[in-house]
Amino acid sequence: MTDHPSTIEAHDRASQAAAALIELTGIRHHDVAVVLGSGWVSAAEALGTTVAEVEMTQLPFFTSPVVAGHAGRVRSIDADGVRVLVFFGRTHLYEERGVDAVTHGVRTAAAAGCRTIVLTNGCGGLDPSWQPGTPVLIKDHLNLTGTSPLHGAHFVDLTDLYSSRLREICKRLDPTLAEGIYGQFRGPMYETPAEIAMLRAIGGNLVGMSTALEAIVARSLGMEILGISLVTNLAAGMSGQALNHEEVLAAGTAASTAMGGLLSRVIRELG
Ligand code: 8IG
Repeated sequence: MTDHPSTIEAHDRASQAAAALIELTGIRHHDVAVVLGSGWVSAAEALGTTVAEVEMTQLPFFTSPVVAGHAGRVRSIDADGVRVLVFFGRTHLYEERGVDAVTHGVRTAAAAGCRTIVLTNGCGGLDPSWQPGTPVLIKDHLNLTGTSPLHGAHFVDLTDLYSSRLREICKRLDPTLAEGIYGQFRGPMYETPAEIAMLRAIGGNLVGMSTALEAIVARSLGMEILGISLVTNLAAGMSGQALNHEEVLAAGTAASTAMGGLLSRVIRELG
């Protein structure tokens, strides 16, 4: 199959960003990429020794994330010999920079050598037993954005998208971990209670504005994917209260130190 011109361009932009990353960090090859979503930022401290850190805007075709809690830096970490590339923050579809901007970090991670990617997010939960601060392994997703991050007639298999092998490793390390189905909406508005009822009816129990499009591109590039959501709020209409971005961040921050411990152990198992 011949790649669509837009795929070649996206690949070329990622190659340029990866080359700049090598230049700025001095690290020729990374093994594992980690994308930290809302509330996950302090999880990074537990991962290992920081080798280098760059501003996303120093790398070609990266734009600084606009959302509070998304710091816009890329850090190279040594986790007992596993070279980890940590993205603090991501570009979201609702920023209206297009699907290539949303997935540029994933493509760059692949170009930098990463064969595994850990996609994290803060999200709403549809299971009332998941209190704010509950981590949930993503088992599968529902892409409700109405768009695709792939270009042209690129038929990518999405079975076992969120690696059962990596989920088993996580569950061995923490048998209390639940699994869920993540529904990605475009945002930036949170859902209506009716939309949450729809998501529940079609099998979703986690809801957010990221991850699914990134996972699709990661799979298209042959990466093994681990997805972990941190439930930071009950989904709309479930708590009797309005959703508030600051509260969402606070719930994430409180839980993210524990999340760092889990991520750190998983990453060492990969090495
Ligand atoms: I954090 O309840 C977080 N992100 N769409 N809905 C959507 N995104 C979210 C939510 C939520 N909580």
